[in-house]
Amino acid sequence: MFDRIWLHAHLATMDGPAEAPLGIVEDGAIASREGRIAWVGRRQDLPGGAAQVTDCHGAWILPGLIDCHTHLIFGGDRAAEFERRLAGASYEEIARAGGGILSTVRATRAADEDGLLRAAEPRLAGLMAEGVTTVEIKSGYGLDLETELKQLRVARRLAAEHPVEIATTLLAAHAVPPEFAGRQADYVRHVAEAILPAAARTGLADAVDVFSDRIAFTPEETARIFDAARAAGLPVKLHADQLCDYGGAALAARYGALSADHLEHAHAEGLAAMARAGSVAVLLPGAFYVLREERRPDIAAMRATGLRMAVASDMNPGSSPALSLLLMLNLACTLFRLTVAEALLGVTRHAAAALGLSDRGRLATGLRCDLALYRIGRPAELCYWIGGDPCTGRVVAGRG
Ligand code: DI6
Ligand code: FE
Repeated sequence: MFDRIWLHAHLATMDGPAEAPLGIVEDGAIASREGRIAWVGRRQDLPGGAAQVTDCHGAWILPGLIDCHTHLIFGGDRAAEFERRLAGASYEEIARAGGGILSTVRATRAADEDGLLRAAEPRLAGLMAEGVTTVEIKSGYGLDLETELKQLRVARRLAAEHPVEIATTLLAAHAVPPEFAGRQADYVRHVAEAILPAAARTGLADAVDVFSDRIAFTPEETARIFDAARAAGLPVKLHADQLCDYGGAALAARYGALSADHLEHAHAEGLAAMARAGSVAVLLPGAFYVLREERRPDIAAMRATGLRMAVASDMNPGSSPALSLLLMLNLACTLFRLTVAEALLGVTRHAAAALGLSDRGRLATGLRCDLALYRIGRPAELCYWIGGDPCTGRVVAGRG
């Protein structure tokens, strides 16, 4: 006997073999017990009943979507900066002049915890309404211990107050705060020796990330922070090779990073090293689009080496004010030429891997019963439509 059963649905289990990875089951059924998937397969083979049976009326069910790279919690917005960029200023010019990330740092420091929570809730609600059940959220708009922890606490509160799972990432190495202006090396030491160990002790951070780029932190500085993460027992991720080839992919591989993200300028050897290390390449087409970047990530090299690709929103107020993960699927296909299967794996199975979460991202017995239901005729429609509202249901740990 099961707790719940979902019937009259088509399934994309995202658990198929390499040649058919969507794992399609037409006229399928899913059963849950104690928040986990207890059975999945063809309806005619379903072995038992349940107290609660849901008729899905021909909907498609996928594993609940996972947005594995966001900066969802911040004060203020950067719409005025958007207008300046439309008038000709570049993202880098604005950042170097103390705008950009630092303007969001000022607003985030000034906000209290409740204010940050209330500002983040509608953004999170937009993702949830599309069928997202797990969201990664980074700090990085505090750049001091108190505000970094404030952001991470808000992330934990979002998870406690809403039916969604949140994975948190400490991104104290996002920019150099004003009180360390001209003393970048001192700030790196402060992150490695004070902020990171303190955040690790609180248990508020599930992972550590660094923004490594010519407008942010060097490979040597990144390695220093990764060493501190390793000492604190936290896995690492990296904003890598977005604006220039900084060797970020290879560096991430050397540290066994869960993922390296962006990768527009990463070279093929670095990508091959990531594949060997089991790191995931997180593609962020929203930032590519907003910044009107010209160089695409080397998808062919990723495919050739078997590097797993994820797709995420990079939701942030500067380079990717993207409140829709479904739109990112379309951008990943249209701008980066991902196949539908690659894009959908990128927000399910491979996004779970990018977070080090082996208990989700597929419809398979024993995994969390996190489901997204869609009113579509075939899975490709999730990548095809621009806008629209296809999600008709959402289940988190068997509830919903
Ligand atoms: N992620 C980031 O952290 C930066 N770019 C990116 O893709 C920028 C964030 C910001 O401008 O606020
Ligand atoms: Fe980012």
